[in-house]
Amino acid sequence: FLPSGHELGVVAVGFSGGQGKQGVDAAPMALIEAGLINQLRDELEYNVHFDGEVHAYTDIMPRDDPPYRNMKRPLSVSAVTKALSEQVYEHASQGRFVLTLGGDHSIAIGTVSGTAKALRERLGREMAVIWVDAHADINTPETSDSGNIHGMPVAFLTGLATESRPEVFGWLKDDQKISTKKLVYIGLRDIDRGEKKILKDHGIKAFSMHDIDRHGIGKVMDMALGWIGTDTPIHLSFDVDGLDPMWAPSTGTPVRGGLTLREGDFIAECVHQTGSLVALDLVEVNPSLESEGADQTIRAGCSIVRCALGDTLL
Ligand code: 6HN
Ligand code: MN
Ligand code: MN
Ligand code: MN
Repeated sequence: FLPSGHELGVVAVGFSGGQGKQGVDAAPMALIEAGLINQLRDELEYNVHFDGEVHAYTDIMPRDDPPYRNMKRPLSVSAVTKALSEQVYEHASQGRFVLTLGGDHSIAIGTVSGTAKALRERLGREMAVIWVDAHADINTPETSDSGNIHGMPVAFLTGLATESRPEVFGWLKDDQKISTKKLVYIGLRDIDRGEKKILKDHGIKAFSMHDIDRHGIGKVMDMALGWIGTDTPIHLSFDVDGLDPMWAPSTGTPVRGGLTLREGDFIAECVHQTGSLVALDLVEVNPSLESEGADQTIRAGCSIVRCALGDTLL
């Protein structure tokens, strides 16, 4: 059921409205200027389908976008993720691997919904999601302290948060959602109180930094992939803040005590080796923060993407 023939769809999303800091919208251009897409084409020999644009979706963003149910900029995030969902769906339904360069993590509402629907239609299968992050991003609008939607995408994607108004994520239908049983976290170390309860109540599989310290990343990947099982398409959503700020300082919500760059690359390599990876998001690179570390963070992001797409050490 693999995306065959090394066909790669790329979507560049210059969006920052899921949180409060400017600059994360500049990440796709920074990653592309660092040579990422050329490397995928020339070195990893992908046939790249990319419209050459960093989408800012300004034409569909309302000027007036007051908080609603504690969510900040709900209409903008909903409109952008809906448009993105259709772009991702289009690539995935043509059998392409889909790489999305963010943007803040709210954009995963668009990416995961797009691939989940396409894979259901093409293969009749439910997709799994591996979420690499310092955070669980599973707040509902009601449990969130910040009101930032980049802390809520998993709640909307699993149906734990719902909303009937179509202009506020009501467009998300069941065939675009994923099961909490097919969700696996790696790298967690900063979970809000309400999120802890959600993870527990729903028996969601999560490997925290504690688990990685205890078992090592090799064993953790065996367990994570074992939980998902074979013949299940996998969407990898990689928040660069999963890495320790030593390797990826330029990100909006850094948390110390994270993954090393090699552990991040290893996760991506293992998921590639399953042969079941259908999509990758790389999010939360913010080149304008900790500007001395921006190059490092961009290089770390490029490295994760290359590993997930099959770059090998030997
Ligand atoms: N991210 N749990 C915090 C919140 O605001 O809900 C942080 C979320 C961070 C989100 O890094 O993608
Ligand atoms: Mn995060
Ligand atoms: Mn995140
Ligand atoms: Mn390969």
